Amino acid sequence: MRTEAIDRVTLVFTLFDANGNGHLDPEDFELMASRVTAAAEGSGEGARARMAAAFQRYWETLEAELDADGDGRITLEEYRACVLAPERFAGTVREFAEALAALGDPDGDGAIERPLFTALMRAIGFAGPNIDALFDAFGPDAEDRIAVATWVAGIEDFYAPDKAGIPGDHLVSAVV
Ligand SMILES: [Ca+2]
Ligand SMILES: [Ca+2]
Repeated sequence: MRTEAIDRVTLVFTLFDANGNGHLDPEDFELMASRVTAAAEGSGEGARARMAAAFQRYWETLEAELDADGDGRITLEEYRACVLAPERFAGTVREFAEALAALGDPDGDGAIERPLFTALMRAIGFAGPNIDALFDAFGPDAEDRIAVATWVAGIEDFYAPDKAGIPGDHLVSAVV
């Protein structure tokens, strides 16, 4: 496995542990859903509900695939096994990525402006300088916007164990 992917897995675990109790549990995903939907300026109820459902599905997928000892929570050690079978998470990650990117494009023109991108990424727990570096790596246009499809692909790459040298590495580098 790529070192970059291990760093990402550890970072994602830390971010996902939204209540900071050291393991992943349903409350983490409820917390993140409420934070992200609260940051989703301009989005309608449907888009927010889709995001909340995507977080719920994310937890259910993790619990079904990774809770090796069946105690209803996931330790970092259990979570690391996600890299062994990435295809089991692809559908869940795809829906999560599309629901999140949709919140970044409330007017549906296919473009995401930096301020809303930053607000959503902060709500998930990423740090400001890393978010800016990521947005820049996505190659914003003259109006400082990126394409929805670019962000969807970037989120999917971020969770892929075999990727390196991707824009998402900017989320890891300054944090660890
Ligand atoms: Ca937790
Ligand atoms: Ca467990």
